[in-house]
Amino acid sequence: MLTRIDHIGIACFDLDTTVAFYRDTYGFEVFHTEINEEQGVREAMLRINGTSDGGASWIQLLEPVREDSAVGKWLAKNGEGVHHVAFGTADVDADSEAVRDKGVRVLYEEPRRGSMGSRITFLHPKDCHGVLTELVTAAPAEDVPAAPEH
Ligand code: MC0
Repeated sequence: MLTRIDHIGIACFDLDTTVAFYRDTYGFEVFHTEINEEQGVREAMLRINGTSDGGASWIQLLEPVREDSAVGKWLAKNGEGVHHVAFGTADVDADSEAVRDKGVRVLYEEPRRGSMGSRITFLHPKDCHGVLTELVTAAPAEDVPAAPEH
């Protein structure tokens, strides 16, 4: 069952400049950064609410590390903006299958690795009224890095 917004993925040309905007304008701090080579992104996770129990909501800022990555192609075509919406679930395997059974294209046969050790899959935007949609099962709380001091 999809129970929450896990994150909003926002594509940007320059991660550091965009992180500074979110910090200076709204006071959101970076909780975690990583490079996901498979997805071709450098990313920053800004925690919006929740505790570090794996069930929080985030803004995910995404800078492409390759022009031919999904985010690189999308930025070249559309410029900066909302790239995808991610729904949280306790069981991404079961929910992917349930959605697939309804005729929506699930892009991965098996969920792959996402931010902070999560397991993720994507649904084709053309089957979701133009929204690239991600399903996420967060890593268990003990696998989530502690929040930075601030
Ligand atoms: C493409 N399209 C989108 C879109 N990306 N529509 C809405 N939102 C998006 N983000 C549309 C295009 O405008 C085009 O429509 C059609 O889909 C085909 O796009 P394309 O440019 O020809 O590109 P494809 O077909 O090669 O790839 C699109 C596809 C791909 C969605 C299959 O981007 C993909 O596999 N995405 C999933 C992986 C991903 O996005 N990774 C980055 C985030 P028209 O009408 O012009 O034909 S990684 C992430 O988020 C991880 C780290 C995490 O959360 O933990």
